[in-house]
Amino acid sequence: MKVGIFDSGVGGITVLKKAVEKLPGVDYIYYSDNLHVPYGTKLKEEVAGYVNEVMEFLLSKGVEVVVIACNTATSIAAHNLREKYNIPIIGMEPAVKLAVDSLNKGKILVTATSLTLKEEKYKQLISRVDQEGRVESLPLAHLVTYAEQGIFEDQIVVDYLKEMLAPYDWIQFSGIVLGCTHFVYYKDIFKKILPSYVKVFDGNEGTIQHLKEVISEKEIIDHSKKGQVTFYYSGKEAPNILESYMKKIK
Ligand code: DGN
Repeated sequence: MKVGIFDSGVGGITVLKKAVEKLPGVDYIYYSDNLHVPYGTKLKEEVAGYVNEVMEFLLSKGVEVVVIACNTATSIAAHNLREKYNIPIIGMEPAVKLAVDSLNKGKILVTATSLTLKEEKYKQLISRVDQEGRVESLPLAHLVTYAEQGIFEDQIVVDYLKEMLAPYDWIQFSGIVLGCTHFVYYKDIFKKILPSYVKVFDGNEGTIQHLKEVISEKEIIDHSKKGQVTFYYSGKEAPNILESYMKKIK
């Protein structure tokens, strides 16, 4: 079984890591669309075009399932891709439902790219799962840039997050959702900055659970086998850098 996973850059590697952990017997192809990173600040039409090119590439490599490891690309393109291609296409969704269901009181702050938060798909998600109006949203575009530049633990990230999170009265909040795969690299920094009672959620586990179900419908997974991970990318970045990102995820 060969699974394609892609993002506009290195964010989807946080999803790949979870996939390798939970489904080690699968062969993965990770595609980083470095040339077009970040998707989150581009026009919808542009992103839809990039994503089509990535799909064609992954299919040429023989993948049987694709994971769009990017909330932004999922919001914009998943629907059309599913109509166009005859293989299972799994997307990301900010883990708002998980947060709302797990925490029975308090507000929840959803962080993502501004494109994800502006999209109709997000608005529909909120109206479906947040009847009590507990959710607030915050775009955090700089985190994508930091991750792409390989900046992980530096003070600059801590200062940026402290500044962005400072306007909220955290006594009222019980959870925060990391609705962008790039943000998952910073989970520990969020935990350090926020009060300990604020729970941090991301959608990676849910997506990989979905992948597991899809694969199980197609074949029996051999958990004793160790699959291969192969990295591809657009643009000029050296591919060996991509592999090293796997180690940055806690
Ligand atoms: N990792 C992408 C996401 O989950 O939305 C964002 C990357 C980007 O292009 N901004």
